Amino acid sequence: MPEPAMPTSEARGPTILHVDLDAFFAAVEQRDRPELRGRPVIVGGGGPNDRGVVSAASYEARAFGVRSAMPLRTAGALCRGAVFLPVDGAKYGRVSRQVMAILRRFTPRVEQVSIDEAFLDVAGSEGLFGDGPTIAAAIKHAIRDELGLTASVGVASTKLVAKVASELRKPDGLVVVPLGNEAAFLAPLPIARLWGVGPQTRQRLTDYHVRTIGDLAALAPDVLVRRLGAQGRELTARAQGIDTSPVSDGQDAKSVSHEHTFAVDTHDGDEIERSLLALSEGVSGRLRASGLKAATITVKVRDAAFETRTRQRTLDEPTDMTEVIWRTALELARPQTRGRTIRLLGVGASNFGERTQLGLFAEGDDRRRRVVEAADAVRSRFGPRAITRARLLGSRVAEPFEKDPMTAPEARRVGRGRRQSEADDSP
Ligand code: DCP
Ligand code: MG
Repeated sequence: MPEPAMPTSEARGPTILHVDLDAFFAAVEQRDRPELRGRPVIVGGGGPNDRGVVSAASYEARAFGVRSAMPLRTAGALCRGAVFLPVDGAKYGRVSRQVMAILRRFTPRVEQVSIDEAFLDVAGSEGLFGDGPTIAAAIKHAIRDELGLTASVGVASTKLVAKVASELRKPDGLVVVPLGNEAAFLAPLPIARLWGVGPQTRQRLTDYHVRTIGDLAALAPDVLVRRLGAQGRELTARAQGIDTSPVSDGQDAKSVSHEHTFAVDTHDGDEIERSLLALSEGVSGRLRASGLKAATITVKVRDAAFETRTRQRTLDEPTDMTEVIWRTALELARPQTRGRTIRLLGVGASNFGERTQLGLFAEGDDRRRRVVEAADAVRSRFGPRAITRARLLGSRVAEPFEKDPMTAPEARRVGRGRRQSEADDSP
């Protein structure tokens, strides 16, 4: 007699979670200074007369139209009562590690994609912790209880849809897209919500009156291919919520890289150095978080004319240290940036060497202690404000942390985040 059919894994609910903290830098400051709760708080640089940009705005400040990457002066004009605070990168890094540690309690399959954002695949954790939506609620609860912060979570069958879902009801959102409902869920949303749809793509589609993701999904695929080339085919799939990229826990990544597109093209040497530092900090942080050291450092420089050059160097010894990566990146970038107006910078690390021990013991190891000691030494010499590394450069403006672009192999499989739409957009 035939066995009764077992339910296939497809028959279960969605298992991919996208977790993103709400107004991360600003929320950490409001948590630590209760007098700021309920008030508009803007994190970034030295105040409303500074020439830097907004890193994070509390939801109270967003009500006035203040957004990330907006010049601080514009933010100051929009929201006169706002409290301006400098970027305390060391503190946000610490809180970020605490968040990621909470996520790893639910599954080892955690792919951190920026300082406050990660994908999880909880297939396999359901027996222990419940289904995807239950785990999402437990994660929100733990982050609120233990860290005093709120996160928004999207639960879906693909990374693409989970990310769109987490953004939909911010702050403190929880949006679940049941299996099979991906295309219907995306259909009414504006196309800007979809990865890889930037201003240029929108421009090319204006003739077709494409406003929503559903409009895009309904276009004949050959129309999209004609207008957008190979990207058109991928876009049709994405508009239907199709995305086969797995959650990568970094174990099989071949490189880690971060990029930044300047809000305004720049030839300011200081700004270029600071950006390379922020990018190196992001890359080294991800190496350390994955217990990896890299021997090859790459920089990517795109100028105002969209000409892109990359240079790389292999070090004698693999490293995960910010200083080493930054100094190498500076030397590699210098000849490429001198006398040019720069649009985009990237720093990458590849050619992974030894894997350091991860887990409980990482807190106590030598390297970590040295880093903490070094930070303390800086603090005692230059004062508590010196803990953001950018200040070591003698700059008044601490360059904000960049929204981390995805690691190259991840990016190839996944498409790209909303702030990295440029590459998808370029011809
Ligand atoms: N960040 C930055 N510069 C940017 C974007 C972000 O320095 N251009 C920093 C500050 C943010 C953090 O990264 O707090 C996380 O970025 P998010 O895009 O997730 O933005 P928030 O967490 O601030 O807000 P949201 O509630 O929209 O997620
Ligand atoms: Mg966030």
